[in-house]
Amino acid sequence: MEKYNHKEIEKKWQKIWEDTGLYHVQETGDSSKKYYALDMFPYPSGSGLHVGHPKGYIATDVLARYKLLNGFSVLHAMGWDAFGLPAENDAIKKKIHPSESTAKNIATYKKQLEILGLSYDWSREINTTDPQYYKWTQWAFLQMFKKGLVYESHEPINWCPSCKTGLANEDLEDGKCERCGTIVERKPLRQIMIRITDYADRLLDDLSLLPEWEDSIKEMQKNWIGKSEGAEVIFQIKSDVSDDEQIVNNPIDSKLEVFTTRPDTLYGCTYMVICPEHELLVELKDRILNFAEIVEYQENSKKKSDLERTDLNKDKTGVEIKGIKAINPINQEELPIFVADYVLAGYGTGAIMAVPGHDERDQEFAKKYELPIRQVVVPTNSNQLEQQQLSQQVFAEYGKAINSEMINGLSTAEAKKKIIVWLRENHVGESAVNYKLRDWVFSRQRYWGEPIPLIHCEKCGMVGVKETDLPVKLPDVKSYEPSGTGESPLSTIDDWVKTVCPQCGGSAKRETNTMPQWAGSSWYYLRYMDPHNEHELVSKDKEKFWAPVDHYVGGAEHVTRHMIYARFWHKFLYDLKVVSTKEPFQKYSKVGLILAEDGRKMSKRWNNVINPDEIVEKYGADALRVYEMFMGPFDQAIAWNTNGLVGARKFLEKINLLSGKVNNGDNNFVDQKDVLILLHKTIKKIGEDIVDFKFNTVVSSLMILVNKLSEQELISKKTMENLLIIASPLAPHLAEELWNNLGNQESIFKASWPEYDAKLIVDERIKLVVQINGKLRDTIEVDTNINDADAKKLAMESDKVSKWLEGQEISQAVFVKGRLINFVLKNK
Ligand code: ANZ
Ligand code: ZN
Repeated sequence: MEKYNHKEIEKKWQKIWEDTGLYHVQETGDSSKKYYALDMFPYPSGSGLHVGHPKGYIATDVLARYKLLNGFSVLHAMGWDAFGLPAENDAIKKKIHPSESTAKNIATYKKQLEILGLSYDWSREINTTDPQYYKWTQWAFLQMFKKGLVYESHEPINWCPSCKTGLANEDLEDGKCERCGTIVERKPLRQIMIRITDYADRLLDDLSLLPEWEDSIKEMQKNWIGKSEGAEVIFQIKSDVSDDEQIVNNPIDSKLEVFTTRPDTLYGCTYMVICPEHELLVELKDRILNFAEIVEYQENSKKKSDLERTDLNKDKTGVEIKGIKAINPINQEELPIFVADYVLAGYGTGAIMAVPGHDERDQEFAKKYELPIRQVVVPTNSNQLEQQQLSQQVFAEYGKAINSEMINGLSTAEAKKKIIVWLRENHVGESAVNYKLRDWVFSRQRYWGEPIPLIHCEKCGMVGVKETDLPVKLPDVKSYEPSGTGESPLSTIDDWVKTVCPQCGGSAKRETNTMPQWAGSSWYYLRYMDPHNEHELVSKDKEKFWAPVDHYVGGAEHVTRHMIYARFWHKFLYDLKVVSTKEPFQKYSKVGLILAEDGRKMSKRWNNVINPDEIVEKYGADALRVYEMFMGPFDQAIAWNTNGLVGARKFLEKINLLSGKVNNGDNNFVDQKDVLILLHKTIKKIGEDIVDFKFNTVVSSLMILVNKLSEQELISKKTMENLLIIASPLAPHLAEELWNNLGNQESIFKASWPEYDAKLIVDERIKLVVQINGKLRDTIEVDTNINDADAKKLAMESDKVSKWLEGQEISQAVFVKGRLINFVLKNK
């Protein structure tokens, strides 16, 4: 029996697997026996992988290998999300072309992944910066353009002053640029937008097609889309200038439109608020008596992010607009109008009807500025009413209307309906729906991204590039420096910018902005299905065979970014009949972080990064794999611990030693019954736990089995083989080596997952008698092998037993394995 030499074994099998094309998969056979396991593909940064990155990759690899052993055609591939800022910043700093640094980083990543023994079909490798790939990113965009989903806008958007580019809401984290942490500004900028909001309802409704997604993840998507139903109400503006003022009091025909989720509280509106950016301020500039004061307020709030503006803990500020008033359409009441930045420009109409009786923010503001507060809704049931009066909290829930002439006594739901009908009939409002989701700001004023395939022609306007002219290749530039003015570096390349209008043949200019990094990652999982297709994004046959992704694994931070975009892009392709499923990802699991040994995030900054290459060199890839799966529940953040890694290594050494116990000579040798029972239980449990992503219990069950086998003098070859097969997804190299040593010619991954013998694992529950002071009080059903502590705990949980134990002290608990437990009580 040989010493466990991981270096030799791992290198050897990785080469054989690659040479024999073990993981190359074809779209042949029964498509009901296909499995598509997908990792979120990485952005290959200059610093390479740390041990946290492969956790998800190892998990999908265990799953992929398990499915392979169960006779599935498994699609498991890897690629590179390689456009993006860091490569471009390198180019600026070190004068290295982004394509060069990207290629170098990819090579490093690939090597780092290869030594982990991941079962990728590398013939399907993709790279978002490859023109043969981004041709199809551009193609899909062009189809969106043709369908009217693309438009140009000059609205203010998020602008990162440090990255010098416009950003979508999805690029922000707490109001800061997700890339560099700078607080974003609002800046009016010409930009290309995609009408993702046209798909908002489907993105929401189709979550119901995803029973295998965790509820919490679906909830996050729901909140991000943020659908609110209510009404738009139109308030007439009137001049409010007394006669002695020098201004002519001619009538104003301006209107103020608000969005409210509670039209039933219209009678409770005591003032109005508009956001500092509201156009009414421009429109009525000459009517406003304190315009200078308002300009000053505008300047101050410009410096605040949306987050600061809406922070509930911060004091609300505002300025009353002098010289105009609003008229409540329902009762003609004249209301003061404030400019206040707790009302946001980017939501609804940027204006509200304030109802301080029932909205907390409004109440806080009303108290500060001594505005009337009027209660127009009360709780329906008297209990709730009492409680509410006691707590003195703002009643923001549904109840019934009071102090509201037209709707008094009606429930909130009925009152809403009635008010909306009234608004409609009187042409002062209409039911309305709002989403938090905004249209997708799709242009970046940067170099290293896909060129947007649009052409601007003075005569024809914005025109799509001809499909036959795709890909529009990214040209070389001399300077990558973003201008900062909102023009991309591409705009300096005259002979690239100048082109011919595909429509009229006249001279025209190319769009010089590039796509966001999210573009290429929105559909890459489709390209793995058919990576070399020159004629289609993906062929219908191949898509039919592989779709959908059966299990997608990746970081939780992408749930409201990449996963929103990818679902949108997919639905668009579904409408084009390019894909056959409504949803791309059947199941999704989030990976918990691996923290550094000091409990912090691994980061160069804190010098606490652990490099997987060194771990693999010293302990082996199999040990790293086993350890990362054993650390704890898959979706939780857990700190790295080298002792744990040593434990994983020792466990593998034990398996290696077991091969010395295999009885080869005597074919009549049979394992003891308890060994077989444990083996079959473990086969069953591991199969179930892998699919459920309970990898820590996969490892612990294997450990129990290996300990049991180590106690035996001899074990049968069959049992050893079964052990190796069920351990092979976790420790593929060692399993393959020992399998081969047993005389098997073919790879272990061509073997079949063993079927457990159901007969062997029944009857493992027994009845346990529970006594108190020797008297029978209950019998409970437990596992045959239950231990002392568990038996005691279960017995005490029984109702029949616990009532006897109440108020008593147990002096002793006697446990007779397989038969009874007796609690002896202290005499009182
Ligand atoms: C009157 C009212 C009465 C409101 C009441 C609420 C409760 P969601 O659910 O997030 O859609 N609102 C509308 N536009 C806003 C903006 N641009 N900035 C800040 N707040 C805005 O919230 C919709 C509610 O938030 C709207 O309904 C409006 O206040 C406020 F008892 O109108 B409500
Ligand atoms: Zn930035």
